[in-house]
Amino acid sequence: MTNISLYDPSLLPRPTAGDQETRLTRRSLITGITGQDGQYLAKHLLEQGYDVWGLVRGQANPRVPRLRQLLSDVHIVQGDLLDQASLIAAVQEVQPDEVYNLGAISYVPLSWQQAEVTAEVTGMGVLRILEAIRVVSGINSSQATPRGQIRFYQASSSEMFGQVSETTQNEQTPFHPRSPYGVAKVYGHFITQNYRESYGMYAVSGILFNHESPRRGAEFVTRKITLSAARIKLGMDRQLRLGNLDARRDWGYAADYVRAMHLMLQQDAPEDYVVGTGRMHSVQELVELAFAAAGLDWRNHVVTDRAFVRPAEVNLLCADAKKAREQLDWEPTVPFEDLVTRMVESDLALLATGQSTHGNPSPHESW
Ligand code: NDP
Ligand code: GDR
Repeated sequence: MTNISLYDPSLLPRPTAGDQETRLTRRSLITGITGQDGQYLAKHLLEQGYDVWGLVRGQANPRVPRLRQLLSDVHIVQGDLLDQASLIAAVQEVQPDEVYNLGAISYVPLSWQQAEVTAEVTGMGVLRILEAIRVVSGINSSQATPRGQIRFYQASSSEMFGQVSETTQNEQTPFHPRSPYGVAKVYGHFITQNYRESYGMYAVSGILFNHESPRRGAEFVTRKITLSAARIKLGMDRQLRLGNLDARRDWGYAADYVRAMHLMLQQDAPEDYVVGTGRMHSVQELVELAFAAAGLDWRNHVVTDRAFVRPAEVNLLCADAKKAREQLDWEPTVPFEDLVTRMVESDLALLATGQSTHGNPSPHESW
């Protein structure tokens, strides 16, 4: 039995007043709204006048109260990327004009420890949300006329390039993922392209390079370093243990990247775009800058630890974002040096207030 017969669009309730065709305000549904990008995108879309809905999972997700405090105008709908029926119900309830699929297991090292659940959430989750849109839109084949075109954004990743075959990487660069996470993202990327080609859906992938902010999870290297520099500066810690200091990445500012996501869904034709700054720095340069911003000499505090070295590393990534610059008129606005300094300053302020460093900064703190 195929998914088409399992989830027959004709069995769904008829749309009611306030549904997509009759509304004046555009409505977006964001999966992964509790994450870094979800928060920035929700803020951006609210500023654009959207009615913003966020999909959240779990019976008492601890990040939801923070989200409500931070962005009180966001509506919440329950759902899980592991659960097809919950996604259909969410899309049916929200009747969005745009869906942004940011939900994922996104921490690369975890994907070796939990490869199967990473494939399910980060890979198959994309198929499930596309299916939800297809079913709710009443699309049974490429010949069908959709009731209302729901536009779809997939959060693809530069991790798909992995062991790069050229420097810099653009939309034509072949993929060679180096982690179960990267492999799952490649599936998500191609199933998005396939639904565009199979069903005529407006479905696009943004191939985004690393982007950071004061709201970045503390497990990622930028925030791990800026938090540690702040802790050491304030006498709360003495040492930072890191893995490969030679890895190079193209790091930008998250608020710039969510603008690109939105722009991709406003074009006449659905296409994929690479988004990054085109500048690459090593983890060691990041460490030097962050510690200097805290008034510290990194050599007195940083040690390397094999526990943080990955089974297969992505040595370098650097974006060629020419297409996004030319077609979306998109430009990054925050240089690497300013980004790192801003993150250190935010973490110094956060720690000085005695707040938990596991969550995001509280609403009055920097974005
Ligand atoms: P985060 O790790 O900060 O956020 C991940 C989000 O996914 C959280 O909101 C989490 O919700 C949600 N999630 C996890 N599992 C599920 C599930 N089973 N069902 C529904 N939601 C789930 O990631 P970022 O904000 O940094 O990244 C957003 C997206 O962009 C991700 O897909 C990431 O892979 C991708 N990406 C990120 C880049 C970056 O540099 N930040 C670069 C390229 C791509 P919960 O609170 O429930 O855990
Ligand atoms: P990445 O980001 O794997 O690129 O994925 P991360 O910040 O985790 O690692 C960047 C580089 O730093 C090296 N590194 C360390 N990384 C972590 N986390 N902790 C350490 O102690 C450490 N020491 C060195 C890593 O080896 C790596 O080379 C991020 C995520 O947001 C993905 O979801 C997203 O798709 C990609 O960026 C683009």
